[in-house]
Amino acid sequence: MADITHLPGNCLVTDIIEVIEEQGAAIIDDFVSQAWLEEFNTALDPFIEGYQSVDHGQFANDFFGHHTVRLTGLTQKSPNYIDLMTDERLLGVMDHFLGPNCGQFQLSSSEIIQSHLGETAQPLHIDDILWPVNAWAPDKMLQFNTLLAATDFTEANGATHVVPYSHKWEPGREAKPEEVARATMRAGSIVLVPGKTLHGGGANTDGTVRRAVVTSYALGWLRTYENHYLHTSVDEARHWPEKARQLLGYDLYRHHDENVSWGPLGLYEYQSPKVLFQ
Ligand SMILES: O=C(O)CCC(=O)C(=O)O
Ligand SMILES: [Fe+2]
Repeated sequence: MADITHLPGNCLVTDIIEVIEEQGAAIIDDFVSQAWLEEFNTALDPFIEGYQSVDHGQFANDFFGHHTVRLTGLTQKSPNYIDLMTDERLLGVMDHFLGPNCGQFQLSSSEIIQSHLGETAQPLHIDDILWPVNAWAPDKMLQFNTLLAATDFTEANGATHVVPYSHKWEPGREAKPEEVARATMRAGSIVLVPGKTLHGGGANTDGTVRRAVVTSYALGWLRTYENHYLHTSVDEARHWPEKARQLLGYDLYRHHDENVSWGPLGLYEYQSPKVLFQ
């Protein structure tokens, strides 16, 4: 079976970038403190308890799961989530991988994917297939996913399947079983999965709850996976750090290369949304 490289929590951003450039994935052990995680989980628990299962339609049900709780809008559910989405190590990694293809990257989604007994494995996929531009420019990274283990990730409870090195494969190449690794890790650790790396949720066969906190980032000129504006309000955004507001779309998007400039996108009354916070 293939392996994913584990880095220590105090590793440098340059170490993370080096491993992901080469292998297409990395795990950072003990990425958040146990105190942070406990606060996060405690705030989130009532939303899990109140979860009503949703019929996503056949295709989506098979992909989203039949024994999985899926939630979005984490800034509204666990206040300390803002620390995770603005974590300097993650932002440094995104600067490197998404920065070359956009003026500013943004938060694409903030999700809980909590699997329970009986959940089956997802098909292996890349997340960049969300956008048609993936077919037009298959070599350009569009999105970057991170999955924080909010409970231990084990082979039996559905640790994500990840295919190291697949980020450089021809589109459509299928993974052999021995090429697939499992993102087994302690609660508090995180697996980083860029947009072209094959991966998929694992089967939950032992009934231990597997809670993933997904934070994905995308190029600033793409439509985001989750509609942040329906979860947040300008009044709430006022209390957030400026970086969080920018990541959630309360900012103007501009893009300058040496010879060309694109945008602006995301206007508010022909101005930057920043005027709302002055
Ligand atoms: O739950 C997981 O481990 C992975 C989920 C995933 O890849 C997805 O929903 O796109
Ligand atoms: Fe995925």
